[in-house]
Parts: sequence; structure tokens; C-alpha cells
Amino acid sequence: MALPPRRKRLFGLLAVLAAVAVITPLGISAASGDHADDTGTETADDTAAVTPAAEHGKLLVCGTTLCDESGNEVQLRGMSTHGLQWYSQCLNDASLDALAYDWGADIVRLSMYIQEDGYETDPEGFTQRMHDLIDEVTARGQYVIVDWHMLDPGDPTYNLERAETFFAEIAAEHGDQDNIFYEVANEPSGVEWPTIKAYHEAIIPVIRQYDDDGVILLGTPDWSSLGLSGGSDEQEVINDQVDAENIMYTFHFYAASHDEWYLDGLARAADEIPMFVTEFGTQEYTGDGPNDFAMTQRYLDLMADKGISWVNWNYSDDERSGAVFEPGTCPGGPFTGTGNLKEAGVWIRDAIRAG
Ligand code: IDC
Repeated sequence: MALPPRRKRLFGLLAVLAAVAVITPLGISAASGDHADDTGTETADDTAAVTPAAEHGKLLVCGTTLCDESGNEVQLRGMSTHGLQWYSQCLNDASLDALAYDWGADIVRLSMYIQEDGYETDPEGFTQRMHDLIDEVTARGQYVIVDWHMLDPGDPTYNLERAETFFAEIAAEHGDQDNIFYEVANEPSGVEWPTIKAYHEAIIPVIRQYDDDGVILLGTPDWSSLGLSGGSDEQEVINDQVDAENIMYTFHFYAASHDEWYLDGLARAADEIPMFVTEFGTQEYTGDGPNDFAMTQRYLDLMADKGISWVNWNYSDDERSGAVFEPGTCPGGPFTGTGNLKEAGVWIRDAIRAG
């Protein structure tokens, strides 16, 4: 499980105090070896519990969930960035500190679009930005998802060569780290599972050349809905699984659009195959419109019950209701507290801190 709530809150408070005291932000991470425990007593003996990655270490897939090396189930909770091509200015020292220490996020998804002015326009530049951001998140003791945010066209095969180049570079550089997740296809659409599965079977060995057990997250049909958005259901994937170790299947939902049909599908799938919710919103599938917090809470309860890790969309100041910050917050902030958060931001920050 993630950090106990009291420790998490206390850690967040200490982080803010440390930052105010102009102690280097990283000085309060696992490296410092000096922080307060649950009782408020200064200790130096439980630093391993300070950051999520230090506490849980390497995570592997065991059965249908993630486990630490002792076999204890671990559920991660965190945030996705918006597209790096548009909202890189929302990812600086202050905002990343806020996400790590004020929000207490276990994991950050780095969302790199391929089209729409993304990776395809400057492979070297985007790869370098990804390396740098992976290092930033790693320095804060969090887990990180490297998200190959293919979206349109929906056939992942269209970007296969680019993906091979990119994931080889990322895995060669970071494959020895304990905190990396590879999400190899954000949201396939318009193609059947066999085509998506063949793509996964092509990209997995590219990563495995350099990282023999880092968890690889596999996109599912109809915008990573396990086929539910297309009127199919989870059985197609369950009956025709990718033959590889340390893989999980992704599921995305937007609570104001996706009701019982989705919730039940996720519940059924999670009993059979390892699921990871790498993207969800409290609003409509556009990432905009009114929030449905009651429905979202039902999803959160299910995911807690089944040990499904999750990541919310998105940590930016885009004008849509699903971007947590008010427009104009980036790059200057402030990013801590709730002063610059939209309604969805306040709600999801509470959900992560409550973990
Ligand atoms: C949306 C962004 C929006 C952007 C659009 C571009 O919120 O600013 O213009 O993408 O394609 C997804 C996608 C994700 C979407 C998000 C909200 O993975 O890229 O972001 N969404 O629509 N799947 C379901 C919803």
C-alpha cells in the first residue's frame, strides 16, 4: 500500500517547511536521512519509508496486481501531465515538488504525444526532455510512467518504427532503475485487438533488450476501454492475452461519460488480468464539462478494493475542467495548496493525499 495517510501528510508538511527554510528540496527526500516519523519524533532510521520508490522499491506484477519484492500488494496513485508539447511550462522544480511533497503522488505519468506537434516533429528534443523529466521524477523518489501518447491515428502500428527508436533509447538509459513503467500505446482505436496485440508483441522485446523486468503497460481496444467503448467487452483481451511477463493492461475512464457498463467491465477484468488505470477524469471524455464526483468515488472504491493503481488526467493549467490548475498558473505557481486549483484539482489532490 502507499504511504500511510498520517505519514504522507506529515511528510508533505515537512517538505513545505524545508522548502520555506531554503533547504534544497531534494534535501528532504530519502537522501536526507533525517525526518520525523508518525509520532513527530525526529528519526534517522526509517528513511526507506520516506518516498514511494524508497518504501516499495522495485515493483513487479504478481497475479493481477503490483507487488513489492516481499510479495506485498502495492497500489500507486498519481497524476498524468498534459502533452509535453503544450504544457512543458507546468513541469518545473516548483510544480514537481508540489506534486511529490504537497500532493504526495506516488507516480507521475509523462505524457508525450506523437502527433499534434509532438514527438514526430523533433524526436531528439522530445527524447531529451523525457530523459530530463524521468530524472526529475526519480530524484523525488516517485515512480514514473513513460507514456507513448499515440492517439490519432489510432492504429499503433502507424508509429511502430518511431516507438522502437524511442523505447530503445529510454530503456537503454533508464532500464536499470527500479521506478520506470513503459506505457507503449496510450489509446488505440479503429483497429481490432489482434492488430494492437501484434504491436505490443513487437515493442516488448525492444524494451526487454535493456530492461528484463520493468513493467510494460499495454493499451487496449477502443481508447483503452478494453473494447467497452466499441460495444464489445473485456473477454476479447482476456481470451487472447499477450504472452509476456510483467505486463499490465490499461483502462481509461471519464466518470461523467462512462457509467456502470465501464465500471462493471473494469471490475470483471481486474479479477482475471493485471489492470492499471493510466488515465481517468472526474468529468466527461473530452476532459471538460461538469464533474461527477459520486461516480468517480465509486471507481476509486473499486480500484482500492482490487488494488488497481491509478493516474488522473491532468496536471496542467489548460482551460478544460479536467486540468487541475486555473489557467495562468504555469509557470509561476504557486502550485502548493488549493489556491490555484479548479474543483477537480481540489478533489483529486484530496484523494491522493488521503491515500
Ligand atoms: C485531450 C486534451 C486536449 C487536447 C486533446 C488533443 O485534454 O487539451 O486538445 O487531448 O488530442 C483521452 C486522451 C487525451 C485527451 C483526454 C481528454 O488520452 O489525450 O486529452 N482523453 O479528452 N482519452 C480520453 C479522454
